[in-house]
Amino acid sequence: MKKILVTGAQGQIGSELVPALRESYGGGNVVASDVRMRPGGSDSAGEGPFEHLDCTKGREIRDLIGRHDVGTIYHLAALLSAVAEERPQDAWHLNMGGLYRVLEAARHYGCAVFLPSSIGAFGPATPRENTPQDTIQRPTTMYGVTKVASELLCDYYAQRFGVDTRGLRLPGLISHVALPGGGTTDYAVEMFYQALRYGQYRCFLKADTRLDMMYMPDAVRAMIEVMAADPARLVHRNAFNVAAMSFTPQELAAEIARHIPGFSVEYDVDPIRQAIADSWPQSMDDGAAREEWGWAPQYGLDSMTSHMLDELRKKLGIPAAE
Ligand code: AKB
Repeated sequence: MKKILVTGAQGQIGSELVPALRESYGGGNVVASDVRMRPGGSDSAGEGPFEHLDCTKGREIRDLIGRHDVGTIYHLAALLSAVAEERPQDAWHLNMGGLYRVLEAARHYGCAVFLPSSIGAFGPATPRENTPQDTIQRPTTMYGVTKVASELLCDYYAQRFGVDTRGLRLPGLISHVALPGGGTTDYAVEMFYQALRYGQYRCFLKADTRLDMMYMPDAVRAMIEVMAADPARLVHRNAFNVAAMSFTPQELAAEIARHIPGFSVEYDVDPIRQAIADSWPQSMDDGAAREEWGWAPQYGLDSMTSHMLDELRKKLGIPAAE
């Protein structure tokens, strides 16, 4: 088979997507890549090839695709919302420059491309509840601007050049393998670690900030399923809304406290991240994904919380509560 290339493989998504792809398609068929070099030249588990790749360098991408006979690219390398607001020029350079070069290489070599879009692709003018698949998208953050432009660029390459581009609008992702880096929804992951380590957490969003969230195993499955979906059934192709659960920091804290009695949260609001969160959907309508390729999440708030706590206890060496 032609190989699968994952860019940004050492990030929060890549750390779980790469092992899942290797499980399905074989270790040697999945090339992990990142601008951060891995000591030893292999992936974390040593189960497949790892390559250094700077996605803003077209020659590096083409060289890697040619050498490994790549047929599908999961293009994950991007800056997240909070860091993109701090460094908007870098965000444009990586998020747009990287995608443009990946799409050009895909056009040249006939590769399919997966792109993670985000709830960040919406803005304050979008309906925040039950956000439709096709609706107004006027984001007010640099992250959002790059996500809308990326969705459009992927549509353009599909229509104009026949590149098989597909993608999902992902909610905030909760995971225990790798930490998120520089997002607005990162509070949810931080809360789990701090609850287990210290029994308390200082949250940078207001207690009642409701956002769409998803557990990583569901997100990884969605990414694999959308790329395997029958193209004849896909009306949208790109940027499918996918939803699983929607909660506030206060609701997550209450769920964690059911397992860790006495867990408490203080609120010390970061105005920049709060403004970002206030411009995002609280719950997306994912009917198109359900209809066109059978999307269905498996984890809700309670099952995700118990699984996260079990996994993190093992990882951090914290004994299970009596
Ligand atoms: C972020 O918070 O920036 C990301 C996202 C929702 O896209 N997790």
